[in-house]
Amino acid sequence: MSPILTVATTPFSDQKPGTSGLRKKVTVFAQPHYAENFIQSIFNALEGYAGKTLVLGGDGRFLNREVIKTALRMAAANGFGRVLVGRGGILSTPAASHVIRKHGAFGGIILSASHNPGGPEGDFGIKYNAGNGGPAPEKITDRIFALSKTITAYKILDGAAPDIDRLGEKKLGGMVVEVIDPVADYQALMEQLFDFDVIRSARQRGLTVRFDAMSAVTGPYAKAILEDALGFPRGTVVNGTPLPDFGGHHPDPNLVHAKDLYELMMSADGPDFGAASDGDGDRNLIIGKQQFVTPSDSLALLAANAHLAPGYGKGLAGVARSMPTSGAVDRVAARLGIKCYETPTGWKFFGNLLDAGLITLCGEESAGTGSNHVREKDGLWAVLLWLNIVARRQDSVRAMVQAHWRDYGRNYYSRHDYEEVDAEAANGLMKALRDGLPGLAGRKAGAMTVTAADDFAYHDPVDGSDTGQQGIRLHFDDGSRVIYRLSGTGTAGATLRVYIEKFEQHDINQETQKALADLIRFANGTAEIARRTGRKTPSVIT
Ligand code: G16
Repeated sequence: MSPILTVATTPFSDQKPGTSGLRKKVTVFAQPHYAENFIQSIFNALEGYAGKTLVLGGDGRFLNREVIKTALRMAAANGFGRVLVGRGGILSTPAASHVIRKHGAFGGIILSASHNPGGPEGDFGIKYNAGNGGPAPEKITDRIFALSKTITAYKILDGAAPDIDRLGEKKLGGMVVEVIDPVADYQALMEQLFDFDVIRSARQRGLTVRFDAMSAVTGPYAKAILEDALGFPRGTVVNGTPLPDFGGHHPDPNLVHAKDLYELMMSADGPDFGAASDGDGDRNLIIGKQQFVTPSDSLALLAANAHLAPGYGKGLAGVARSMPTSGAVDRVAARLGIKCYETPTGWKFFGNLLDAGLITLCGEESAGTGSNHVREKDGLWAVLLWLNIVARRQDSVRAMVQAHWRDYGRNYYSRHDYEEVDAEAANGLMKALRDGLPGLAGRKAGAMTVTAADDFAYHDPVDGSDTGQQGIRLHFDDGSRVIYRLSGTGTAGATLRVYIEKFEQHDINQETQKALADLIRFANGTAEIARRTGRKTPSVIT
């Protein structure tokens, strides 16, 4: 049996997990011992895993295979009994969450930097998910960070990791490595939740779909489900082969990085339904023929219609949205007579609510939607729920969205990102806003007046934990909101996000940026964005 090596190391000071795990440039992760230190710090932060099962997979980006092999050798040396690893080291984030839950694993390690670019100059990431299948809560990520600052050694099995490209079981030291089909378990779950026959009938009636996998992890999942199982023609899934650098593109399904899809969907001869997912398969973009659906509206429409899919036929226990997500879903919840929870940004905050059965559906403005079927947001799941609803209603996405707005009113919504700005300038801007909070009430943006301004803090109703400083909120007298926060997923400088929202009951077909113009002007002026960051315009508007 191969000996266990104890390798002396010194700490890195920057291994603090962000919104979703540790994300850094590949060049940072490629430093000797960097990944090993973090993986050992994860293991050191956990208790009681000896002999238990770990799930391991990633989004296939540059470094994925090397770190999978390292993690296998380290899991064996640290005493795990079994590792379930996706073939080729591949598992989408939602599929990994499902595999953890289905197999009763102790937890899982997911290698991904999600929507961030890949390749040698791109980003890499590692995150730990707990036995419920969800991202580790802050008390674990805080412990991982604390341990990473004092680590002196890591354990690794001497010798090569086994072949991860062939299905089946192999031995590594005293541990079993089981290479699993990354798609099978996930596809079976989707077949339970959705009415595939109804979707097939809609296809036979002429429903056309385009799914852009952005050369990232969802390609094999989407081909197996949309083309092979549901029978949509070959070519329905585009950019369906996962590439280590995502073909040089930014695998973020938004109007900037999925521009080709957007333009096709806006054209007269585009398909009926368009969608895209991100690097690790947890985000989704939904665009109907000549109708973009904001993630916030998508959450609201899914909540209003989920009962049309068999997995949600009994209705919803409750819903949740991250604080910056628009309030569109709140009105659906009120009509359904269920509770709507407001959490900080980060999927990990939904975990307790889902585990406690308080919510069935949740979502975020950052193109994430999910349900209690796993403990991650799930891109392809959202696409299938939409298709199931479209097929049952026999309606176009545009007709559904317009009817929803006529019925509930419309939350005009936009997010302005200022990426890679100087970190000091961004922190200064946030501090100035925070310091100025007491003076903001009463100020005017066009006809709207600020009624309250605060820094969002969350009290978790399940475990009683408190999380502060989650975004500066300005509330206006007509229900409009402006929110400022710094992203927790970037890897260079700081990214300032400004979220702007305005509710209109009747005037529902204005151009978004025009409808929000007074608020945008006010938001830019109040935070002195141009003066403090040197940026006159956002780098991304979604
Ligand atoms: C992650 C988190 C999401 C969060 C998003 C944006 O998504 O899982 O919950 O909304 O980042 O976070 P931030 O605004 O801090 O950049 P993903 O898809 O990158 O894992």
